[in-house]
Amino acid sequence: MIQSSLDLFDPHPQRLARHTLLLPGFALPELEALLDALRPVLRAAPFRHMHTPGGLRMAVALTNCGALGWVSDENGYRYTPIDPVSAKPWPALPPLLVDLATRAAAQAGFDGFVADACLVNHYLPGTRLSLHQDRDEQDYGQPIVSISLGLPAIFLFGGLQRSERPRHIPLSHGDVLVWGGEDRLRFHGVLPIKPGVHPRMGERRINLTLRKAG
Ligand code: MD3
Ligand code: FE
Repeated sequence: MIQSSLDLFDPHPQRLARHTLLLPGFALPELEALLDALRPVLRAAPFRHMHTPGGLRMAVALTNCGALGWVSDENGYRYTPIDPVSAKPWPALPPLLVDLATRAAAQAGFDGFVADACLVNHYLPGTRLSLHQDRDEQDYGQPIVSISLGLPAIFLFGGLQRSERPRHIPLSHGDVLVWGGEDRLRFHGVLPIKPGVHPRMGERRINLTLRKAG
């Protein structure tokens, strides 16, 4: 019947693990407003390639908005209130993003999540993000909300030990992922982005992660 085929376009949330929820297409209704909010952020704080403490140039280009921004250099990984490139505070976190993250987190059972930092990652075809944990935030009790835009990606969803073989999770334009609780410190990464052109976003993938860093 017609109703059931229409349901294919309104996919259900998928629980990937006990405290990890994939919300397919959750950002799509607000996509243009989200891009409008992102434009001045990227103008004030353009994407840049940071270096690992070991001196390696990261394949992913990144920037931040919010009270705190994640940086990596020869001195290590940390959150800072000042953008080292502009020597000014990071651009403000657009309220639309904070609100979207609060609503997504609530769907996953994390009530009252208020992000103070948004790390924005930029991937070209071929760019990958190797397996890592996010451990630079103050309170691991706070969830992280991720918004995927543009070219699709295969997300690597690992375990609490690096040695655990990660699951491969496809992420599409507009998908939102929430993880917290016992899943907060899982190893994760992104396989090399396949060549392609996204009709709205062009030849790139952008991922926003909303965090309570401080
Ligand atoms: C599930 N970003 O910025 S976001 C990062 O797509 C980062 O750019 C990736 O890892 C990206 O630190 C992945 C989705 C994600 C991130 C971490 C997780 C999902 C997660 C940790 C545990 C479980
Ligand atoms: Fe991460």
